[in-house]
Amino acid sequence: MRLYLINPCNPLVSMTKVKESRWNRYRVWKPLSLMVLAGLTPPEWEISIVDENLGAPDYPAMPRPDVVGITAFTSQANRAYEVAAHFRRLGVPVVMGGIHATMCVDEVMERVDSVVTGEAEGIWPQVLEDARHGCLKRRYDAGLAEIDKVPPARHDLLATGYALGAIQTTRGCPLNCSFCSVTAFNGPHYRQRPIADVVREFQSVREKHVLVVDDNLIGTRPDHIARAKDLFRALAQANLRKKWIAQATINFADDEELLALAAKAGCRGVFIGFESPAPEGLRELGKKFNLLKGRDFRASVRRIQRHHMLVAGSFIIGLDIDEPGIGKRIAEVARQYGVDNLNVLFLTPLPGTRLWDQMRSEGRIARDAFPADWKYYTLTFPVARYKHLSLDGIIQEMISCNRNFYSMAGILRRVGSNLWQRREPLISLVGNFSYRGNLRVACKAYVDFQRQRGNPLTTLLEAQVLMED
Ligand code: B12
Ligand code: SF4
Repeated sequence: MRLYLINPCNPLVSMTKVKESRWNRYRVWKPLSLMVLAGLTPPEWEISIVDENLGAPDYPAMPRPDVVGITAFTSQANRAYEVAAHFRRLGVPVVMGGIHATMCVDEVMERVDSVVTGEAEGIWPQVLEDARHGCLKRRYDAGLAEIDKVPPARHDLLATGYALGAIQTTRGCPLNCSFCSVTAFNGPHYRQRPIADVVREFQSVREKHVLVVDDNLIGTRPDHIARAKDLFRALAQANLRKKWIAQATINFADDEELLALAAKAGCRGVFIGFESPAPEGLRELGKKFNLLKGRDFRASVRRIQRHHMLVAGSFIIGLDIDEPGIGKRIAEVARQYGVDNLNVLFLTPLPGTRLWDQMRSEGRIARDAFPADWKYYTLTFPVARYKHLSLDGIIQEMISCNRNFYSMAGILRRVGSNLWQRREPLISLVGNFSYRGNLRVACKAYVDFQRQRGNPLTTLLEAQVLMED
């Protein structure tokens, strides 16, 4: 029995266009969901994982599979439907799962043979068994997995050529920020995989550099932190010789022992969601956690960096409190905090989030020709109606923010300080130039995005975009 597991591309996502910038190789990450599914698949199945982000294959030239499984974030849904249609025309049953299938079940059901909602662990072998007997159900509800029964992902299956491997050690988040799908999808309970399972799986990752995909590797409570310390001790003791990056909340900075252990275990950088430079913004997004204890963000960032770890900061533009000038303001604040990289995204109502419910009820979802418009739900296009910013206006803010932070002088200053403080100067250099390179690609995408709406850009914006050429 032959099984294809497919990760569809989104041709609009600049970060996955490997050929447009060689720096992008460092931003194409392995589709861990499919590696996990492969780990759940009984041995009688011959599995091929297809990651279209490395280039879509010539499907007609490939051997006919018996079943196709497709994963998709919302932004990949359109391409997922194209791939599904191709295989269904051949009479091959197509099963789709993942976050979009879970949040938009009815839409997906119209386009595939079977939909799996939730985390696949409890149900996937049954789905394959049903497929083998030609009695696939239209819908399977998998719910949440028992975290200590998650088998290791198949790290041996994907082509080489990725800069980073991927692994997951926890699922779920109690914080339920308004814009984020994680609490709705993985639940509010922070579930931790047994440390021995994680260490064993880490050993099977082929790449030297690894992305730990957890939404918050260290959690929020003292018992979470204690577990994170145990995990780091175990990783250090296993002497894996891997360098890894992860996502964490800002409380990562509050515990010197935690920082020292993380660095010793191979952590070289953390991605932290600062989200808004203003306390009212954090309240608006429900990210009150960032407000606790009258936090000094600059000091927190410095504490992490002193352990030779990079800090990438993420902010969102387009909040109800954001007014013209917010782009420059974010760049300034990111500089003040001293982050090594800045990642700014448009506030985007993703299906299943609190923000989606709110914006939909207020009639503020501007790009709503679904499913076609899902391709814009990459957080790199403004898809909503923003309170104080027009569409052109918010694009301008984004460009000015990135041009400001990623000016050549800014990059040289940051990389110089990374070099001086022995904090991964090479990764910092690659990261900074990768973002700078993407700005040019993004500008071209904005022009197409607005033209396509029958909205040629204003002269000012057109001029700004041209400056990026
Ligand atoms: C790693 C990651 C990335 C990596 C992607 C790596 C990759 N190719 O998979 C990178 C950094 C590239 C990335 C990019 C983006 N991401 Co992202 N990302 C994640 C993150 C943190 C972890 C994903 C992961 O690997 N999880 C571990 C695996 C094991 O879990 P899983 O994917 O959910 O798979 C399970 C189930 O979903 C199900 N399942 C999944 N697929 C299938 C298929 C079948 C057939 C079946 C039966 C079951 C099934 O079973 C799996 C095992 O339980 C999630 C948050 C999260 N907790 O999921 C956000 C998340 C998926 N990302 C999100 C977003 C918005 C994006 C971006 C659009 C924007 C951005 N800039 O971040 C881009 C889009 C990229 C694109 N191609 O269009 C949102 C998606 C929401 C949505 N509705 O789509 C999430 C949920 C975060 C959030 N804050 O809401 N992301
Ligand atoms: S943004 Fe981070 S902290 Fe907020 S709900 Fe999502 S995963 Fe949790």
